[in-house]
Amino acid sequence: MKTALITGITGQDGHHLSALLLSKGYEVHGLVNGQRNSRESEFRSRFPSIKLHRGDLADFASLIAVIQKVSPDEVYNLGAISFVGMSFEQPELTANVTGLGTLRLLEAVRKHDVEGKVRFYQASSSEMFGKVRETPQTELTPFHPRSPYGVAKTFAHYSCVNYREAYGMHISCGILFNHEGEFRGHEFVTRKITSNIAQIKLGMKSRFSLGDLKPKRDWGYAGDYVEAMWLMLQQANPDDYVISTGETHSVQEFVTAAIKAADLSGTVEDYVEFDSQFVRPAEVDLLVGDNSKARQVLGWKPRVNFEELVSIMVNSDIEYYGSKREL
Ligand code: GDR
Repeated sequence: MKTALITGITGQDGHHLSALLLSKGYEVHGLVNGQRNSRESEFRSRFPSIKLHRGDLADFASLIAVIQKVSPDEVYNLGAISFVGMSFEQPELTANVTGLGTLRLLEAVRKHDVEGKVRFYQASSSEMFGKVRETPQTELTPFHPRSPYGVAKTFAHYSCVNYREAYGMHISCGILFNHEGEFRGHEFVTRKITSNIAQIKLGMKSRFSLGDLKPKRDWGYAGDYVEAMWLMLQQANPDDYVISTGETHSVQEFVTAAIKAADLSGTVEDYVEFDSQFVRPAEVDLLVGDNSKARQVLGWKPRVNFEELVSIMVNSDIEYYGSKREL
């Protein structure tokens, strides 16, 4: 039986990846920064067999301790300050957790894994492309991050490449484009849209606020994307892969699709008002990824398309808020 350690296990991808690894017979362990983690109790009741360990990517001693205790075959580094908007307000914290935290974890694995057997997955991000140099973006497209989050992820990405080249470690980076689903946090725009549209559908509110509706993203389903993470660690050789759908849609188009999925009448203007507090100091205007390498080498492809993704999220939120309304 293989043993996996997941940082950021209580987040969206941690939920999907935990379910996937358990279905494959793994013993799964997770790192949680307990005192501040509001999602821990929900995670524990959903996955009672998973062992959670106290620790923090900002605390090197805790990382050494958990790696020694668990002695994992595979490490999935999903932990981060992951909300781009917040990274502008807390840039140093973001650099420490998202950037340096990855370096600490790499170093903890390197010190422990003298035989070089551990396989390491890094959650790299399309935010590293930022002000894009070419479209669509590939593994070879230069980075130009536009937020403290993007800068920290770029540092983490190159730290992984450096440890792979310098020490021959089996480290793969998934350059994941936006991926969403029913476990998505409410601070991200897709969940904000689907949860508000669901409440409008149920007559619980009539309007909600968003920032800029023009940015375009390549939105996929998180359940599909965690399969790519696992596939990367099953390859003989480590490498970097773009994981995306190859389709791009604006925030405005996402709202339109959510209105349609909820079977509401009217247009975006009927439900959405502009609020400048959600506009970022620097924006990423357009992201769309070329996933050819992942298709060819990993045999991976996305299964859920844009309309299906919006529908999964809207229906899940209608069910959630419907049950809350009945209480
Ligand atoms: P993103 O996701 O920054 O792409 O990073 P997010 O959903 O936060 O924003 C997407 C786009 O929507 C615009 N937007 C708003 N965003 C939010 N959150 N709230 C609003 O009210 C709003 N109005 C408009 C944003 O400006 C942006 O252009 C996500 C995260 O999951 C990262 O951790 C991950 O690395 C990347 O995707 C790939």
